[in-house]
Amino acid sequence: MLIRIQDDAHPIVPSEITSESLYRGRRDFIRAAGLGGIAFAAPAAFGAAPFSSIQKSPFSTDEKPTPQNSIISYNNYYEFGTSKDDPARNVGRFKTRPWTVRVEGLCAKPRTFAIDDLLKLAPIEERIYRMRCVEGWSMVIPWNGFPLASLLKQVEPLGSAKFVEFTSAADRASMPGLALPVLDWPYTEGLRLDEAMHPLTLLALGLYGEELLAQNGAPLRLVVPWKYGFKGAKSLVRIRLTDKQPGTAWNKAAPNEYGFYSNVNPEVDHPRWSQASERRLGEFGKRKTLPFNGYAEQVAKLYAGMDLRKFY
Ligand SMILES: Nc1nc2c(c(=O)[nH]1)N[C@H]1C(S)=C(S)[C@@H](COP(=O)(O)O)O[C@H]1N2
Ligand SMILES: [Mo]
Repeated sequence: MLIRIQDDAHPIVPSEITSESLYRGRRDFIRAAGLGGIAFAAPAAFGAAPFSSIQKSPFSTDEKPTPQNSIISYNNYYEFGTSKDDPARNVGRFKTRPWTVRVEGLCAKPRTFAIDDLLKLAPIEERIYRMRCVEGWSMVIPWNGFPLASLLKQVEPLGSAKFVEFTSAADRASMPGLALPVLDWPYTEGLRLDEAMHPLTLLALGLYGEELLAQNGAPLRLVVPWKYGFKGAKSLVRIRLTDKQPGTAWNKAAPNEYGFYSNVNPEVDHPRWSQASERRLGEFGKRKTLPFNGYAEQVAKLYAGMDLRKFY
């Protein structure tokens, strides 16, 4: 599939988009690092501190969190554009209230949750997680949220449920990126049920103790720290339990580059980028990428006996 980006003479195919954004990302990184001015859209509404209390979690890394400014200005959120500063700039018309997320499919009690009820559903935790994008950059993000498992338990998954599909919002009126056939919108992602129920798998509502900004996936997004960043679908409207492995947006766009599992794996390179090392935002030089992004002790057993070159 050959597509054209508006006002741009270069035809691009989906598989080239990430290298384009990586190229632009370097420029953005310099800005995010404070070497130039950065500007981003003000959030639609400033609320009072949204979480009545935040519990620290034993799952947090003790590595130093990436500055908030970088986390909210250097984003991948293609519904708002493909360069790193597009999301912060283009979210102005995107409304995150009222908001509901439908949890359905193979479960006894399908249910629609209002975002404000989710805030009450579980104690809000702080989970400081290493996050790594397949493009080769990483951050340490202090998320606020609760385990996806506590939401899924509410709807009582059936024995036949084996996978979970996640669907992001796709509102043409407020998401300019949807005008381009970059991905098969809406953005979808998927996990095996045991991955979805794993205690590290988080639904995030905030970061740094504040409600998520739209560019980070407000009001509710998935966070799976041992997988590449793209598994963390943003602005979720639907979570569906299913018996078949769901299709995922990136896999559909470039199946040879993005598999269903997408576990961080320094030994299996992406066709265009080595996965052996990474650049942490705010640092110079590179650090080694760890198997399962450093979470092997907790998650490697989920993949016992699987050939991770085949199931990439
Ligand atoms: N709906 C949606 N979710 C998405 C994306 C996207 O383009 N659309 N990009 C993914 C990618 S590639 C990454 S690396 C992370 C980035 O999350 P962050 O901007 O909050 O760091 O979001 C993921 N979730
Ligand atoms: Mo990514």
